[in-house]
Amino acid sequence: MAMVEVKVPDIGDFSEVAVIEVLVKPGDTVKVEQSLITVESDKASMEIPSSTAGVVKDIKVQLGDKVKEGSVVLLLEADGAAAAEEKPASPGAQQASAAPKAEAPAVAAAPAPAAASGPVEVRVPDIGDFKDVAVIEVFVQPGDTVKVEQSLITVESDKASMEIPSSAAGVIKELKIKLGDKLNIGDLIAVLEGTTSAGAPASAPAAAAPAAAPVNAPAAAPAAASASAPAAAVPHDPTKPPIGLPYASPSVRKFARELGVPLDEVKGSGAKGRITQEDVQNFTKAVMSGQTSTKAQGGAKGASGGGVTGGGELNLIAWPKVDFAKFGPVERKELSRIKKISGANLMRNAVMIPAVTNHDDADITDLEAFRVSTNKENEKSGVKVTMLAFLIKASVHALKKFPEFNSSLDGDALIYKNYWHIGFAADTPNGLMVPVVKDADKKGVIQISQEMGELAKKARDGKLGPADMTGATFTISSLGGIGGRYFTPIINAPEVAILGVCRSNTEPVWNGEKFKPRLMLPLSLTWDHRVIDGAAAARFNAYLGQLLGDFRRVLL
Ligand code: CAO
Repeated sequence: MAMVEVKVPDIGDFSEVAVIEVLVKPGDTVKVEQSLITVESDKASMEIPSSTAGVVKDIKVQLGDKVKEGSVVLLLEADGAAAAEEKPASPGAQQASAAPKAEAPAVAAAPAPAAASGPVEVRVPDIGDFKDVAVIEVFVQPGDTVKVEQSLITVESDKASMEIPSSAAGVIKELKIKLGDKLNIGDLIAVLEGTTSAGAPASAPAAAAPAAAPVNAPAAAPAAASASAPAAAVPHDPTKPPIGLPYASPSVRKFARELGVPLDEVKGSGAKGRITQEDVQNFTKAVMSGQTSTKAQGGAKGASGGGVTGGGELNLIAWPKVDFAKFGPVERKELSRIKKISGANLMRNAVMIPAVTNHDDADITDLEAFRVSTNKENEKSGVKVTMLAFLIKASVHALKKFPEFNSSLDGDALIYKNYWHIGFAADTPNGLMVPVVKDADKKGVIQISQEMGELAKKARDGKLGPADMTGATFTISSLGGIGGRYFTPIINAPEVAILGVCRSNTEPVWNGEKFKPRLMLPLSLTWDHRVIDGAAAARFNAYLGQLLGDFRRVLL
């Protein structure tokens, strides 16, 4: 058994690329060349494969991390045979994984003259060691006028896809390729006529041969121009996925093609609407269960993931476009990566889940007194017992009594989970994160408090790994330390319920004879109406209230 560090291989000129997808988790068995993470620069996205076969022990990166060549992605336990399989940064492994360098390779079989007017052949430039790459998209047709650097086609290997831009400006006279063709360096793509001086100066060889620009990048075109060619033509808005292309990694595109899934009908749940393998799987399930249909089936197009039946698209009016500067001074700031990722998830969950919220109050007078005295007694231990830890413990008991709250929808079935991992919302400088207390049913309130403290610190320090944030069966979002009365938390899919907690207040409560001051904790339970009904939700809240009102019930 050998522990192996799997590192980011040579990824060309991409320094400091962000991790946008983590494709494995601890315990997974991976093969050599299996994709582990997807990274993205402003120019390209690419999957980083494993150099070794083995079992994932520890993941060293998390979403949003910036990595570069040599960064450790994960620790792998390789057995003897697997270790022998290791291909540390072999050229083959790198070429299979990383998109070609963004700098312009100085190869053009037929570089465009500076100011030509006769026919010009546009050929496949140097695309590294990619051989026999398939044409998967053709953006142009005979008669189209194209500019230098404008993307003509997309080619794809099993790990990367890239656009091939035109080396000259002009009108397409003949297209020499078609979908499915396998191309290599120097192959003829198109013949152009009426080329103009918009072409790069002949004295700049790199400019004469624009680089292949990896396609999944939001800024595909500028990548091609980065070395020396003037960026005369920028066919894509750098902030958006390439025009007309579903935004997905090469392996997801391949997966979708194998299943016959029309990617342009799948709604991406990843960052910037990126389509993940799970989105494709969910779309397939939804079509197979009749919850949605593809355009080819002639039915209504539903959002991916199931749940939208008939009724068609949302058909919303456009988002208001306002020039705020007209009304006063403004400042524009990019959303943090975490906000972008969580925003996409929140949006999907808000739109796709028929969610209802029940509000209730729990009398925590005695529990709070117990908590305060416990903390006094254990002052020296360094662990502060928190109200949220009691809430986690009580929630586990309620989840056991009402198991559908601890389930997930799977098409027409419910998956009941016989484990109780509780997520809790943590406010961090970079945005909202949801670390998970695993196996909360097996832990005491002190241990839960301690773990939460550690997880919340990791969240604030931006050090949570994927394993810390996955697997939750139910989530609690507590604003108790901040304030507020009630709120309507958004369910963290694929969970089916979430508990929101606000600040407790001392209130006059009628005990049948007189009003007594009691410390009341506002609870807001949001639940998925496809799985849970209102009566069950009211019972859940009432039971939770009873447990918090007399915590001895948790022992029963
Ligand atoms: N009512 C009244 N006071 C409360 C309370 C409640 N329900 N819950 C906590 N408090 C008080 C505590 O007594 C403590 O006060 P002292 O500092 O005087 O002891 C203070 O608030 C902090 O509480 P805590 O240390 O127990 O922390 P916590 O467990 O409440 O919160 C964490 C930890 C990570 C959940 C919190 O820091 C956080 O990030 N909360 C925000 C979550 C959020 O953003 N949710 C919204 C998601 S939807 O956008």
